[in-house]
Amino acid sequence: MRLDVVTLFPDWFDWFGSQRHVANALAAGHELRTLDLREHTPLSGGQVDDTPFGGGAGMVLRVDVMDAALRAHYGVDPVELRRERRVIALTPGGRLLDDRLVDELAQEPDITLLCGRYEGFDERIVEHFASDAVSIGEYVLAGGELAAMVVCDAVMRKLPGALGHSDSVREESFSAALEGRPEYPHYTRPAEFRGWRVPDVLLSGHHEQIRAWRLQRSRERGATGDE
Ligand code: 6GU
Repeated sequence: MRLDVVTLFPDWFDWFGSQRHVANALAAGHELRTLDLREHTPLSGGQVDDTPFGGGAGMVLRVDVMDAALRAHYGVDPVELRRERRVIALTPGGRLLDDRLVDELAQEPDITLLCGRYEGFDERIVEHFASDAVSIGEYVLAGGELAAMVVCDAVMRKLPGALGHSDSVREESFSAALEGRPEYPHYTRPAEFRGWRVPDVLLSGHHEQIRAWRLQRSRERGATGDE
């Protein structure tokens, strides 16, 4: 997968790219690149945003700046770009990120994430350049960068080779294997600490009983969202 992030803060992603599962995915041939909006702005003084028409607080990312950045990087009209690859605007008003959407994105060969800042994007960016708008929750962040990292983290750990053990992705919280429910509880050594004992079944070595216990605990823990 080739993941590009269009951002005003490309260096934030240096740290992100050094996280182990991300580094593993990169070593396995996947790519995470950043595109600096300020480098491509046609405006003087590195300007990328402007005050909102109609008044109000904050600054809005300009559509001509995003057009120039995407055009410079991909060499095509950004209106065409979204037909070639998934172009996702990160905005609190977008489709809520969940495991289903993460799975969907993990199948894509190419994704571009657009980060807004301040009050967000000129709406024409979302309308004409993006194929999707995605939100990571019902609260407002100061910019899309952290949301982009959340999307990248969730998607990249699903890529082959990102995690040590392929089962850790298959049977985890909200996965189909757990019927979309939260994961069962985990324990490790010591088997007893301050009188708190690990459930006997997990120490029993009976794989079938362990499987049944885990599924039951997962069911007790939670609704699937459809209920
Ligand atoms: Cl994607 N962006 C911003 N700025 N705030 C958010 C968000 C995205 N998702 C939830 N809050």
